[in-house]
Amino acid sequence: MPEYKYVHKQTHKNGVIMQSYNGSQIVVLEGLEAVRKRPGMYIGSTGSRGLHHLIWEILDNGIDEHLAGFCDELRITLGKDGSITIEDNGRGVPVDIHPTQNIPTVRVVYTVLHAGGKFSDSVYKVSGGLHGVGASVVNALSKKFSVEVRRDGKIYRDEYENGGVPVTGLEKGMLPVVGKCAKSNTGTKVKFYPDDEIFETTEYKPEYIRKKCKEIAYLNKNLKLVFTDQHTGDIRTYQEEFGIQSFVKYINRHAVPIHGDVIYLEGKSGAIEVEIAFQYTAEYTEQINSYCNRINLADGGTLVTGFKTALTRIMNQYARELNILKEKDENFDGKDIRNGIVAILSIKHPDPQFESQTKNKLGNTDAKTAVDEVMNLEAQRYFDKNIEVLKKILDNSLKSYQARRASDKARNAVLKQLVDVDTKSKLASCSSKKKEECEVYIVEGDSAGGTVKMARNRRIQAVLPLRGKIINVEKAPLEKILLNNEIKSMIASFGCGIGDQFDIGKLRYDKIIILTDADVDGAHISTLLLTFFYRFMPELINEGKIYRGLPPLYKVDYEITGSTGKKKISEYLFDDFELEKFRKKANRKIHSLQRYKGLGEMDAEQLWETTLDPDTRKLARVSVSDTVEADEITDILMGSSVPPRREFIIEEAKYAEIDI
Ligand code: 28F
Repeated sequence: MPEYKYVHKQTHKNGVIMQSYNGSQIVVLEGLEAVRKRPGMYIGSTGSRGLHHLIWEILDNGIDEHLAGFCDELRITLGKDGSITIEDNGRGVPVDIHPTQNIPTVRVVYTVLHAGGKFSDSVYKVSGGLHGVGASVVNALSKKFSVEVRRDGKIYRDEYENGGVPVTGLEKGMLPVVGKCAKSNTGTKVKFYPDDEIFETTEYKPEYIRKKCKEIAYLNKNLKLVFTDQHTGDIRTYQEEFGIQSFVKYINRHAVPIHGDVIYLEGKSGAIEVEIAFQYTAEYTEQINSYCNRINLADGGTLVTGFKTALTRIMNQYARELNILKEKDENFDGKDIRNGIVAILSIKHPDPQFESQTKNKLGNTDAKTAVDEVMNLEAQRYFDKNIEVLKKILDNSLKSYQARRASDKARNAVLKQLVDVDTKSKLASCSSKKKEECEVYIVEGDSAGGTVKMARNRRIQAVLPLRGKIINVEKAPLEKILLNNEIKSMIASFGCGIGDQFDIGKLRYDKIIILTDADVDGAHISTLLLTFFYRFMPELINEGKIYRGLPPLYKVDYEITGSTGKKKISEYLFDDFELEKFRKKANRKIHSLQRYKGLGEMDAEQLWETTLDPDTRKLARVSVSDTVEADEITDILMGSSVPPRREFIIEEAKYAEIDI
């Protein structure tokens, strides 16, 4: 039985006579109870990510109301008291008595699992993706929750406590009217306090919310978002008249575009609406971000395939017509045609099907056809009118085509050399052949590498010392990247190939651990490595194979006086925060405090204890939270703009926290 004292609690509320509840309400409470028992199943985690998920969930409902055509403004406020308020100017959730549940519809929406989605009248509801578990989940995971509806000139309020237990008494089954407003003033306002007994942290990160607002604004042309952080008084407004077209412009803000305007195409194929924006830059990489019903598809899927095949076909056709490709069966490779492209695809689909549990890959075949169709019609229409742009793009493809032929040669040379390099490189391999227990430490510098080699467990720990500066893969052409010695030794050591030939099944290690000094240089090297993995072996990051080793910053020797006398202790502290905590402790006499400037200052034994021993070391797994963010940050780091680059590196060094 659920632990809620549901009916009991309400009969005492303001002496209002309670409606008696039928069986379905018990089911409701059991549903919310299930959410509280296994929050991870509904929101992914109870960490910071899950906490933010609560906001995205409520926001999604507001966005649905916008998609339905009734709302053009969303307000998000972080309150000083730890509350989050989200408000829209839509129609307001209906307050009438629900035909089957016999309570106000608004209460159904916030107490019945999945209720919102099921009844939503927007064809393209957001609720197909990772979000869309329903607003009731947010209620279930909140200490306090309230919803205020403005409708027909009246203001209604319903309040809940302790994970969704209603505390507002109903009058003849209806919510009490708590105020009046103009008839034209309609909308929904939700305020909640996340339950600190469920979440490991209840602290919201305004920068995540700002990023989300920005993304929502780009994906929902003209929708206005106002984000207020009452902790700082900061108020920001997000509104994008040109939608994904501005999104592309924003992503490319530090890059050098090879043609002026962002190309924007839109069209419809059956019930599927397609929007495409793209622009070419002088980079050597491609980036295609895709969305279905505003849900970011980290792994793309059919819509991306449709875009790629159509683009390749159309451009090869033009190249032939313009005599850029002369031989009859000579063709640009899709990769040549996408070299330097930044594209956003956004489709609206009435029935999205996802390929995987994580819902980040679209499976509908009609999405492929729809994108292909729109490209065929609209891209040709555009290029026929803008021959200059077309020529610049084709010239860019040609350069890539020629470079690729050169780099194919280089790659083959590299592949031939690999066996060679393997013996020549400084990799100290481990003896175990069971890859699930093996790890490789990538260590900055020969001297630290030497100590790690001595300190390690040779059975399961391999060491790859890196000598020179790692090449910046955002800035160098492919053939140069592939000829770089540090890159070559990594490819050879991991054993899983690169690019097209990459096969994670062949990876020789369960963990790849980056170990650098805990200073700004170390952070920079580590970022260059992460960028390489991110661009060339993204699966390693997606599959959680990449880690950063966190060496300690201090060693303290101290004496403690307890009931059993004096005791001498040595302790390692991993950051300034730990040092501060240590200093606050009483009863101890500090004999010495040593600050490690680099890995080189530790002897083998210390290094083993603090950094290598799987039982005591600290590792941080590297993850990419979403593609927009990740690409933006690699761009800040690697792009030409210097000031933001500094900012990020220092920040990372300070917190030693991983999020590229
Ligand atoms: C702060 C977040 O959640 N806004 C919402 C609406 C509007 C309707 C609605 C929502 C109807 C039958 C459930 C109004 N009038 N913002 C929001 N705005 N939900 S959520 O309807 C919910 C369904 O069962 C709404 C007419 N139809 C729909």
